[in-house]
Amino acid sequence: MRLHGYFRSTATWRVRIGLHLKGLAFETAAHDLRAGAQRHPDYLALNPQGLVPALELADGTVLTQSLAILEWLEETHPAPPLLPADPIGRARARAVALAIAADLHPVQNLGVLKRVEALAGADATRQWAHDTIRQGLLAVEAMIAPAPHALGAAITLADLVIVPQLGNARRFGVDLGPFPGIRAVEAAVADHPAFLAARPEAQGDAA
Ligand SMILES: N[C@@H](CCC(=O)N[C@@H](CS)C(=O)NCC(=O)O)C(=O)O
Repeated sequence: MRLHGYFRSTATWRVRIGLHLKGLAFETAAHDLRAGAQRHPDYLALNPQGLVPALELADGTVLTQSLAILEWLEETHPAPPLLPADPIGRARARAVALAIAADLHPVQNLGVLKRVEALAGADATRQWAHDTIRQGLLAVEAMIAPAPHALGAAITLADLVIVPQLGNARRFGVDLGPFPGIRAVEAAVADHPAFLAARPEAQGDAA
């Protein structure tokens, strides 16, 4: 398996955690998003959206969208599970993951920030990223019940999405004071080998 991504990409980071949690070996192919590598024709042939991650399987199949990749992982490698056994628990884990992956992250990803910068300048862009992350995380803070993981005793999809987004919150100088629950979720996996291996600074393309 080859994971196409970028060290700082939070969407790629989610998938790295999932692959490490499931104990799966994978290669990485780094695409420098700052240099626009995601729009190279060779990459667009893999993912027409021009976004990372993309997971290339041994038979050449390419999967895109981090949550779809994680759901595929869960279905093909069920242990350890990323979703609770009960339907309500599964819906809650997916809701937290989607609150970030579908609602928060898309309005602060690189393409959007570049567009905001072109329209309104660098200061407005920083403010935009800061405010959208803060607002999104305030909702997530209210959705979780750390014990010690986001939704209880087991790591779920929610933890895989929260930890990278907290990294982004730091990058944009968001005050983490209002997020004690989210910080507790991060602290609960601080020494976990899968989460350690997936950190941006542990990647070969880390700048
Ligand atoms: N919903 C997608 C989002 C992917 C995404 O936005 N990736 C960002 C990096 S975290 C990206 O490739 N940005 C490049 C760009 O915006 O040009 C997923 O979860 O995989």
